[in-house]
Amino acid sequence: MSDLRIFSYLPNPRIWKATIAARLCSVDVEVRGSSPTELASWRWDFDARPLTPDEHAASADVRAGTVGFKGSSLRKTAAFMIAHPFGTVPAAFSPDGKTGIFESNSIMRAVARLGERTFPLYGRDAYEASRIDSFLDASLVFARDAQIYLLALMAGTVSTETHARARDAFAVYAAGIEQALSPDRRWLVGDDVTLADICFVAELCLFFNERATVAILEKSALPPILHAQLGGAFPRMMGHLRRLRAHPAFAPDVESYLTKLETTSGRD
Ligand SMILES: N[C@@H](CCC(=O)N[C@@H](CS)C(=O)NCC(=O)O)C(=O)O
Repeated sequence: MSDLRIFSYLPNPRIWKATIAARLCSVDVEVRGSSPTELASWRWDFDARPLTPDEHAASADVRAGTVGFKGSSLRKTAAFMIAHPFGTVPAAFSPDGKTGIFESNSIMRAVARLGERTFPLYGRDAYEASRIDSFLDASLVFARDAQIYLLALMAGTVSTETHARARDAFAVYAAGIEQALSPDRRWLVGDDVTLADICFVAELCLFFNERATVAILEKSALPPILHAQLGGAFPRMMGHLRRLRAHPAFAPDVESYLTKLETTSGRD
């Protein structure tokens, strides 16, 4: 039996927060899921799995998707909704299925707590842990505007206002990360990798999906937020991403995902 089970659409950079942390502190995480399209024919539950044809035909537990699944009829069980009151994925569960943990940052914290004796990913004392929380909170503020923007792009249309909010959110987040790594810090908090670095990589990689939607931006006459001069504007932040994507705990999730997006856009 694993230490933590996570159900999600795949691939999803938000679950990397947990899988990268798990590699670093030797926690056994089980991931269940499938492509976003296929998840509409899955049973959303601790025992998540593809629905049988009979279950699919039955109408119990049908709920309309709201974020990222708009227009889909999802099969979230009553038990799933008790464990996950916001009804979102990634959705983590304790091994007995009784405790639901939602929000990818909190799922990552669960892994760090489970593995704290192996590696102090959540800081070495109350001050470091709280500074890590500061980065996770700042990341979530950025992630909110980023999510609205990316979902709009994937739906094929983005307003000037949504683009402007994401551009400003990115600028604030990137400036903070750049400052935190100045003048030549290797990690965001303390002297080693922490949840702050993991969360940073996952959220930035998620934002790289903008590169797969260049045609939609062009159609909307809007410039990409991840512009070609990013390395010049935020050298420490981009250097941090470059180093971490090659790190043995990060590379299995990050490397091929980013390479694919970079190839799609035809630039790096
Ligand atoms: N901030 C959350 C975001 C989770 C989220 O918004 N998930 C969406 C998919 S992108 C979802 O599960 N939607 C379910 C629905 O539409 O019913 C996290 O980091 O875990």
